[in-house]
Amino acid sequence: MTRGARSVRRTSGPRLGVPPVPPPRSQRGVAVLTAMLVVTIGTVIAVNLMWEATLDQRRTMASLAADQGLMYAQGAEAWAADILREDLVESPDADHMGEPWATELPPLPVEGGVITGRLEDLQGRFNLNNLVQQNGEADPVARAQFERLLSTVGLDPAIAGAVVDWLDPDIDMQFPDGGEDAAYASTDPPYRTPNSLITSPSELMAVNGMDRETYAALAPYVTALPIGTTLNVNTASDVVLASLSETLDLSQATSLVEERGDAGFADVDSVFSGLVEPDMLQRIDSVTEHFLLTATVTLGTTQLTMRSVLQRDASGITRPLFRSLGVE
Ligand SMILES: [Ca+2]
Ligand SMILES: [Ca+2]
Repeated sequence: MTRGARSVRRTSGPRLGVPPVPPPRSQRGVAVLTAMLVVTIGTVIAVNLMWEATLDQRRTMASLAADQGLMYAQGAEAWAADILREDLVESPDADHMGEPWATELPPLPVEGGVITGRLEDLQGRFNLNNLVQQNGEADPVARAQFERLLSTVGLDPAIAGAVVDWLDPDIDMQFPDGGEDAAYASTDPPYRTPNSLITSPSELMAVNGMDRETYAALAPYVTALPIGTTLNVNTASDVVLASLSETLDLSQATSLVEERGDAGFADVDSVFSGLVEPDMLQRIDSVTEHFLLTATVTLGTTQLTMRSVLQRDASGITRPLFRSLGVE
């Protein structure tokens, strides 16, 4: 090794005890900015990940609560079926507002929340599907009754003809106030008449002459049940009772409801035989087989309302005909 080579090592290598030469000021500024940028990007990514994780957690919780709520609501259906079976055993000849099924239960605590439920008699309302008979022909007695109901709530009785055309299987317009396909061809968007039974009374909003506002006036008094159901006068409102006859006005019907109270009429035939036509007398009754269950389940921040149309047969077995889910 030569002296020259040793001299090169001494001048180019690190020497102990001598501090490194600091980089120029501008380079230090770039390093600080880069470090800040890295920390900022890291923080943004971390916050984003936490946000996504929280959303996922909330979505999973809401989904689980919805599933659990549906099961509780179906449990409420089973509970309603028990009450209705007991009612048939206890009082098979009458269904009225003084019976246990008609009482709304106080909120029932369940794991993680609360459930409420109430039953209503759907046969206390006018059944829109009775506007046609089993053979598809329009039913004139039911139509006249519906026209009176429309007048009582302040709507145009001509709507009845449009509803008949909506339901009946043919495409011949009920002259002069009906409405088959041609009546809906100019709407935006255009649509056709279903020419079949209604599954939900809210379908009326699509019928010629009706809209959301007019439907709201009629909704408390109508229902959509299988053809041929009778009207339970023990639970019908005064507006519905007034539709039973041309000669029965709203004030008389209100008096009848007051006289009836919650206990129902002791003898329906003797009360109504002098008030309504024989044709109509055959269409009223003191019992019912169709009920509406409204069950609301609240689990944390999740709320679910299920409406079930329940049919109770002569043996006391109850089955759902139609269900809808939403919020109360
Ligand atoms: Ca009963
Ligand atoms: Ca039709």
